[in-house]
Amino acid sequence: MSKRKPGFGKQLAELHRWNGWIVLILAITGLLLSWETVRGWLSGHFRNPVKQLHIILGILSGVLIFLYLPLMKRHLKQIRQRPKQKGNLSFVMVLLIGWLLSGIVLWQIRKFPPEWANGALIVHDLLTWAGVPYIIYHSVTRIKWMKKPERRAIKTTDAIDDPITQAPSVAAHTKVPYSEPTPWINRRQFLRWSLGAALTVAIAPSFFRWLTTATGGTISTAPGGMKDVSDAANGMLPNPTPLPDSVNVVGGGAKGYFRVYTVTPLPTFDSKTWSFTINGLVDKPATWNWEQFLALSRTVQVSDFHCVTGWSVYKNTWEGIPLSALLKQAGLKSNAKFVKFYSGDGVYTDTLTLEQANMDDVMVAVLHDGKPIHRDYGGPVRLIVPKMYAYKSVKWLDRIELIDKDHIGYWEERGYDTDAWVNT
Ligand SMILES: Nc1nc2c(c(=O)[nH]1)N[C@H]1C(S)=C(S)[C@@H](COP(=O)(O)O)O[C@H]1N2
Ligand SMILES: [Mo]
Repeated sequence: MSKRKPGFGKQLAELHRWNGWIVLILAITGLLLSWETVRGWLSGHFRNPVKQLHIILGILSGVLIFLYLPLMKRHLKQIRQRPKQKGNLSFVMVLLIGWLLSGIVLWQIRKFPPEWANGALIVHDLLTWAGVPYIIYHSVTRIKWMKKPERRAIKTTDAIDDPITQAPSVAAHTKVPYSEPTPWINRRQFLRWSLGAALTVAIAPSFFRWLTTATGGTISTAPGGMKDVSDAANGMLPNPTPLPDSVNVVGGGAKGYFRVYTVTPLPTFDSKTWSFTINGLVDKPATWNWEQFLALSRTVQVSDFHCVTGWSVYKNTWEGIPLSALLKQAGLKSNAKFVKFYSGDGVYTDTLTLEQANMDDVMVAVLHDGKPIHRDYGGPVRLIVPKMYAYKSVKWLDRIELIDKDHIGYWEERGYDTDAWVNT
């Protein structure tokens, strides 16, 4: 203690305080971005600012780690006889550094292959599942009335050995004569245990659901694809008859799970009123009803699906109409330069250049792994652009328009890159 430079304890305490606030806001913004039920409340205009804030705070948290590293050796020496604090410190460091590294991959997602992003997202999520409850526990149990009475009693900084936890030094401890009344121990321990149990009970079910879905692509090899496609898939009748290639799904079906994204309440469709239109700068504009649409000839492809937020679904067997065939059938006017896609949700749109639209794996899809596409995942008809991030893959597609000037899509308008190519 005598060797301590003045200010060391204060420095640590300051770092701890800043770190606490930054991690708190990171947790809140992170949950806003990823939690399905909450994500819906964030309208499109908020998503990107929240994401930017999350990224900036993540970088700041990296700076704090950087500032802490030179102090770490001395801090470790100080707490060498406090296994609980050492445990806490190592766990928090694993959390922070893990979040930081996986966060960098997710932030710079386009610089990495999609497998990296998928791994980084799983790490980021897993650390959140473990870290957020731990941090809640850690924060609450350090509120004064949850501490041992003799720790609460220490006021003078001289007697404090660890400036972060305010724990007294061993020497100081022995100087404070205190006999703890037994009932209080029980009560304090009871509170801690209840808190721990409550957190576990609150989180376990969602955690296990996450384990079986989000990690479906890598940890488990079970076919995943879409949850529950068997029920009333999308309200359309008759069901499309799948081609043989589509039924014999390659490799046993998709690997990984789709997260359901929508920027509106889920739209509902009915085969009696649904229609699909191609118009704009074409020679033969057309509108099909469901039965007519099902009569268009389809092909089958197997492709990967990558969301720009990190998750992927591999080996999807899609059956549908190649976009190039639809364009050819419509006959393009010479001034047609871009293809604009409209979602039946009335809000979401996106565009491709003619050249992109004519890539042979761009598909107006009707079946996934041999089954009708569930409405949650864009059924009855969705666009698939495997070589680009999935914000190009417009769900509930019901209109294609040929235009002469570029159109900025829904997410591109809100900060996503207009260059959506996946770096494979
Ligand atoms: N109409 C519509 N299409 C959409 C979206 C959307 O919110 N609305 N989200 C896009 C994004 S960002 C992704 S990753 C995929 C998600 O598809 P899924 O919800 O079937 O998993 O759909 C894309 N197409
Ligand atoms: Mo996405």
